[in-house]
Amino acid sequence: MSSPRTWDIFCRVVDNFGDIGVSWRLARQIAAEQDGVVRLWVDDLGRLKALCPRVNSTHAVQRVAGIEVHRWDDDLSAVRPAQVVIEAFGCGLPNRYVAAMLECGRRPLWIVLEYLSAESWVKEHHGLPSPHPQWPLRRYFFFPGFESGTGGLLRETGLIERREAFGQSGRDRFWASLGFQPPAPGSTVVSMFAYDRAPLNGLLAAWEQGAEPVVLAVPTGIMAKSLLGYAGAGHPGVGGSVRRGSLELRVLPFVEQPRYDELLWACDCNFVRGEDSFVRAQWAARPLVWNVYPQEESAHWRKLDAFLGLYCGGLSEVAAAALQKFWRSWNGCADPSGPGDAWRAFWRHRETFEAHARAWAIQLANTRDMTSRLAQFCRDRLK
Ligand code: TRH
Repeated sequence: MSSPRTWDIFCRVVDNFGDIGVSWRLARQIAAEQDGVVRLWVDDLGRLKALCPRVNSTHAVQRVAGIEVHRWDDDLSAVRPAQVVIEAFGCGLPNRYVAAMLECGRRPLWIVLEYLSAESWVKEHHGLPSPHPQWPLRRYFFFPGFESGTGGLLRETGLIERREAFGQSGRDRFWASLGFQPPAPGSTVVSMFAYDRAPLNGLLAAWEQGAEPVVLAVPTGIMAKSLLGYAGAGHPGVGGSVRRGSLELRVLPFVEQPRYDELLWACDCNFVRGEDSFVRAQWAARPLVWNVYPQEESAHWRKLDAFLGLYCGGLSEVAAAALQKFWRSWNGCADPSGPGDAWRAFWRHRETFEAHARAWAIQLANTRDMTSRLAQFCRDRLK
């Protein structure tokens, strides 16, 4: 059987940008690469608009980038369900929609798309049926992941080639397009996307007092409190910058999703968070620092450690220890030496981490991407 033709993706924005970030990326890839007819149902169009400014947040239905985007209202009118229905991150499906699924001659396939984790149990749970307690509907768990036996990672066709073609001229164009000079040769260029509680102040002080020039690029609104505390009245607006000691702080606009990759490619080290930016930083093949999404019962520590366990394989003991120490301190693990010292110890291994990030990205890219694994998974079950 060929790939399913019609797909519905349901997404509720819990907070931030990750739920819609993944759903939007997946929707575009299914449409572009699986020849799918995709409807995306999302409860917060404003959040999608941040990732894709062409979205009109007042339109209940609109076509953008080949996707039929629907505002997901509670009074969702009866629709004919698609062949595959994706429930992103346990957001649930509307009752009326489930009722319509039951009425279909050929029942749609219901996929519960889960969060990304490197934990070993993911392999055991990926693809398992998740029988509906009430209705005879075929429902399955789909877990993204880093290893074979999982659902893989989102990676659109041509991504690696576009990254490789970007080069120095791409970097220069990127900065110019945002109204900035290219960073001076020899400076370390860092992008910053993390949660408010990450210990940014200690790092800012270390960069300011350091011997090497650092250009720090922060999208507007990100860690705003810390940055305001740091720059005070001199806090720059979007497109502005402030210099203190060795540190130049640049405030960028929140760029649309495809341009976020360019920001990652234009930097030497990327601080990322959540799920989607974390994956994109791995495809950027540059040293990265992950701020894991805080969860109840410290589940995020297990996620962090599981990823560190995979990622640090192949690094020398001393480089792995420096990376783990800095990532843990960035995630709030008590570190008496503070994030400044941990950063210096981390960045001492810069060249090692650069080579490692490239090798890691190559290793990941040698496996099938998530969208084609998902399409195959659905084909097999719709036969
Ligand atoms: O925003 P996030 O922290 O999102 C989430 C959610 O909080 C979610 O509830 C949680 O469960 C999940 O993390 C783990 O981080 P994430 O996942 O990296 O999503 C950010 C998206 O925003 C990603 O698609 C990249 C995009 N982005 C841009 O498009 N432009 C930008 O300028 C920036 C900074 C990000």
